[in-house]
Amino acid sequence: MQTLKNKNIVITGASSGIGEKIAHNVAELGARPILLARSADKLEQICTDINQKFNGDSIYFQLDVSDPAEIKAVFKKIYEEAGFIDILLNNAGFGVFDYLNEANYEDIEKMFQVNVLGLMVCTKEVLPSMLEQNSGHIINIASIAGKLATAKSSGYSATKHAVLGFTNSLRMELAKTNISVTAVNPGPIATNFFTIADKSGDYVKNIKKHMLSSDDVAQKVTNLMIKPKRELNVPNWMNWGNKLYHLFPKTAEKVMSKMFDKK
Ligand code: 8X3
Repeated sequence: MQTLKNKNIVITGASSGIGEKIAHNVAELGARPILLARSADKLEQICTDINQKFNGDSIYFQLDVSDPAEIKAVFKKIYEEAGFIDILLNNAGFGVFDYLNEANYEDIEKMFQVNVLGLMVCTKEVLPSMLEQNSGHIINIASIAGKLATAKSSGYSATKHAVLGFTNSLRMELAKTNISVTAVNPGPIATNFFTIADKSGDYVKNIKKHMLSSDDVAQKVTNLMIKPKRELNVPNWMNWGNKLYHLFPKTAEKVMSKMFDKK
């Protein structure tokens, strides 16, 4: 167990969804959220709100995580301003649900730039300092789609499988250090993610009763910062589906793909 008091916590994708909620949670616990996202206007508003509510010293920087040069420049500024990053929450990410046959290459490329490469570059930016101090925590928001692929999300699932592969390898690379590495694999969360991901609205309609609340997931991720774990799967039953799939892939693809074919 560790306190978040005075911890510098960098959050990518902090302008909405669980990123924004986690920023509020950690500020309430005395941490200093450092907010990153493309929209400076939204970040400024969130920052002002957090600082007023919790008498905090939260700061923000505009960042498009699909641009590696911009990532480097922003992290340089963060280190100049904050000195040390205690926790990096790689939360920025988006999906476009399409059958490969109908998908735009540009959407797939952008998903890889943001969900995978951007996340890797941000991580690479914090590692030297974390290694030097021999402390820190890197949390990557992956997805249940990184474990259990479903139809109509070949591009998105591929990015999330990549995030999980990267996260698991990094954890092993850092096993002899005090740096924790966590993967978070949520199922569908009620946020504006689906405005882009599910343009037809069919998926949201089909899985309404399984939709997770963003407050709930944000709270679980906040708890992880206090007590690091290697992996968080929400809801856990979806991870059981994943386990069954890997034990009996052939049967599972026949039986379960019907169950999970909701997009
Ligand atoms: C999104 C998860 O279940 O909506 O990361 O495809 S799901």
